[in-house]
Amino acid sequence: MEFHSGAPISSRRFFTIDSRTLSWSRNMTNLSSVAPRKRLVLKAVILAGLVVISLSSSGIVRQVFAGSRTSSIDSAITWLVGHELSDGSYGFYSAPQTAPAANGMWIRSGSTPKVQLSYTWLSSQLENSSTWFWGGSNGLAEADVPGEVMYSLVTSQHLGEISLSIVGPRLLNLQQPNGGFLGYLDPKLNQQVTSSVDTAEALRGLIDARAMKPSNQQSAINYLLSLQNSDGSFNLTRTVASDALYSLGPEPISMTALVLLVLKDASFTASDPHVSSALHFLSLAASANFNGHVYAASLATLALTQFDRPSNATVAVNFILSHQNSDGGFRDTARSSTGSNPLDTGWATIALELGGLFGDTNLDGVVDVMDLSAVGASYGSAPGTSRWNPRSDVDANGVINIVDLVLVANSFSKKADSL
Ligand SMILES: [Ca+2]
Ligand SMILES: [Ca+2]
Repeated sequence: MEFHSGAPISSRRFFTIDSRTLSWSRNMTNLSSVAPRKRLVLKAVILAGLVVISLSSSGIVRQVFAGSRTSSIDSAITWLVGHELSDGSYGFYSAPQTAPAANGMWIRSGSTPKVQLSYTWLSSQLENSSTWFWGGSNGLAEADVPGEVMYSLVTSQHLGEISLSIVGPRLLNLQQPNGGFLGYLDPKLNQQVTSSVDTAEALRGLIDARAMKPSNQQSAINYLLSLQNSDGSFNLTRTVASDALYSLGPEPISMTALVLLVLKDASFTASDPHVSSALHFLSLAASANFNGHVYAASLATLALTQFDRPSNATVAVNFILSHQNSDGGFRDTARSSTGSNPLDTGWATIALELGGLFGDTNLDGVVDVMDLSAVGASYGSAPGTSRWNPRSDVDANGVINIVDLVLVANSFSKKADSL
């Protein structure tokens, strides 16, 4: 989405102007394929307790974060709650801002009335075919925003509030023959083209909603990979490296993190050359303080956690913490507006809630029996099979085994701010 095409004029001004070996009984290793669910969960819990005790006594429990993270999250949540409008939205250019804001609040407190209000509003925006991001009056549909909104609905367990059979195909309809999704309005070509940001955001929603055929997914992934540079970063389009006006990916770090998040959902491993190269780019970006970009640091935090890079994730989280405004909100230096805004505050809040929380397979901000159960249910499965869940592959090595269970146990009963 870019503000100079489909967004209301007032919202354009908002952003555009300034702009990753324990011994194990055979019964346990084979439990996932044959055991009833309750038995599985019980075994997983018992195992988790043993692993936690073992790791604690051996002194190898990760100590990832310390400090005032809880108060930082709380003040960010307070900002988000206080700025929600009566209809559940966040004002101009609202959908892409409301999606992370609602997710950030949901992770902390679940579906409170205010969170539900935002998701009801977001659902109505997706359902309405005349919403501006579907083309509205100018016919310029942009896949990044509905993709981001759909992802927020899926990850917060609100997907049931939309007619996926209608919205899914509507978003898929924006996929082009080259595999990419529309649409960035290329100022030189004066026409809409596919972009990494539109494609990555659409893929995040469609893959997690299981609303995309493997062939469509593969062509979109191939398109994304074609935009990777030798330094591991990703371009916006084939001819445009980046555009500060493109709010969901205004510079290379956030675009690279976005693509990495998609590649994890598409079951790429940390050792895949495309992934390792991109992770290296993010590592250098972390060393360079993300060029001052808190939105980029937020997405990078999530990507570094998904690919099990604890030390880099720590750097990213600390960067975010150091860039919180006195009112509790956040603002990336790429934005034209002064002061905190819901988009950057929403994504920074999500990053603070999930960053470094290895083993949180369902991204609800806590590692508990649900996550142990998820890893147990996928235990021993192979990528592409029905039991496979890329998020259960905590260390992103293409195998779901004891190591992944240990990582979950390592964080058991924790939230990111209690690490
Ligand atoms: Ca969880
Ligand atoms: Ca693994």
